[in-house]
Amino acid sequence: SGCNSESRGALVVLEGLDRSGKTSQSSRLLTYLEGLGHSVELWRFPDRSTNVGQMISSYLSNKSQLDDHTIHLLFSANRWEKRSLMETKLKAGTTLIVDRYSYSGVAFSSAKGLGDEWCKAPEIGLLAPDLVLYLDIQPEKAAERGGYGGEKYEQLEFQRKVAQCYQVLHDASWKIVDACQPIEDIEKQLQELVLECVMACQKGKPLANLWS
Ligand code: 2DT
Repeated sequence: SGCNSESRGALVVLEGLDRSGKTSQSSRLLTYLEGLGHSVELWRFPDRSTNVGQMISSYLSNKSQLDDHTIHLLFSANRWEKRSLMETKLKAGTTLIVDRYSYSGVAFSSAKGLGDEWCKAPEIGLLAPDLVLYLDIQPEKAAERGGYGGEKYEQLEFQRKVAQCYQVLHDASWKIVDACQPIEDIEKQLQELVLECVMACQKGKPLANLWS
């Protein structure tokens, strides 16, 4: 009823340490929203399908080496190359569930010792998420889950630093969810949070840019 020309999809981001459950919860959210009849897509960063994404992938699998600043800017460029498509989809009413975003960018690079402000700068002007779901788990607990692959950052000591760096990034768009609960409990909590967010965006909550 009424004017719904400002109706749009929601930009929902999942963040957390490796093995916190982001990827499986993202696909559960996709199934859930599809089931309710919403238009929804699952995205992830890094998007390894682009040329920039292939450079990132090669770095993460230790096939190439790059200066810390250089790889940071590639991760950011990988989001910039998707920005306009992201905006188009959201404005067309599609909700995007995104597995990692700028917060991973800042947390992982500042864990290496790069300055926070420097890390945030190239993210300015990217679309701000409507909701960030942080799957909270202690690094030790995540490591116990096993299955760290052989990729660059998958080591307990480094994940401890990343966890600390994530802490300073929390803002009003964040919801922190205990990732040590049973999977179905987490799923339920995420469903409620996302549905509320999707409704707000349908009603015309304006899109914003980082960092806001
Ligand atoms: P996956 O294992 O989820 O594919 O992540 N990373 C990710 C960064 O350092 N900066 C970023 O901007 C992003 C999005 C986190 C691959 C690794 O890349 C890290 C883990």
